[in-house]
Amino acid sequence: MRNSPVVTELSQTYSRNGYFFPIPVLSSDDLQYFLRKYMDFYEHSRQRLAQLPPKEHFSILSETHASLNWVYRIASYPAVLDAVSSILGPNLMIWGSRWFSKMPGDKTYISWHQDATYWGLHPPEVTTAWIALSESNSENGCMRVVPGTHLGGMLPQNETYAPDNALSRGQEIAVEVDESQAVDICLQPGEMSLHHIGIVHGSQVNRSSKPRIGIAVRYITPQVKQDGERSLAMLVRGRDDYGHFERVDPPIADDFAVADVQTEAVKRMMNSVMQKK
Ligand SMILES: O=C(O)CCC(=O)C(=O)O
Repeated sequence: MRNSPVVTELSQTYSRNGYFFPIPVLSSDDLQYFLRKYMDFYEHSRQRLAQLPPKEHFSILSETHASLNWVYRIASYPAVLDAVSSILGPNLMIWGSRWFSKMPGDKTYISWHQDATYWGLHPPEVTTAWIALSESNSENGCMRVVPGTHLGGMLPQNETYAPDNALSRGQEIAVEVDESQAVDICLQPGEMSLHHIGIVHGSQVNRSSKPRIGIAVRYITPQVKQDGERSLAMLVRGRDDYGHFERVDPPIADDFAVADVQTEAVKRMMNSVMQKK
């Protein structure tokens, strides 16, 4: 796929705009399987999620690619990695993942923010694949981006700790965002988008009667270094000649009980995302 016209269009448009979509990735059989697995996981976690404000849902919905094999299969799906490779090259690691599901009636939203402000990753050879298991559209609170903002540097960002904000510290851009420029990232089930670590993005509440279910997977190249403590990452394609991250192995289990008892590795991955200033 590497030098095909599709790849060239993808990487050129992504460089210019800071995002690219839609990219069809999951086969319909795999999509149905993953959706079933997600709904089982959601039912299993429902009570605990209901007891937490959205800003704390990350403690259940993050880093499941490192504890549940079916999530790892989504995050390492060949068509997903092909598209990510067209941006980052042949060597890919997963630095983090997070389910962003908004069920009908949820108040969850995500304020305008830039990931680069608080992830502490350098150089910015980082991209997020947002992989949809349900339709994601303007009514059910799809992700929105402001094109080209990855080229404008970091904007000041406040930490509001707003309870319905799905971001753990309610990170919110502290200057006016020109919403008239925003683009809705509408996806069909099984499609994904890619977005740059510096792009201004967010999403609104689900105003529909249908769920919006997707997982954001954060990919880095092995050259990337993280500020502070050495963190963990999973090699999913190619090789790591740098050793900047402690390596975490793909999970074997598909079992909720394993995911509930989070391994030390998963806890450290969560902390490395959450504690950055
Ligand atoms: O799922 C959303 O609406 C936003 C996702 C997001 O903020 C991210 O992937 O960084």
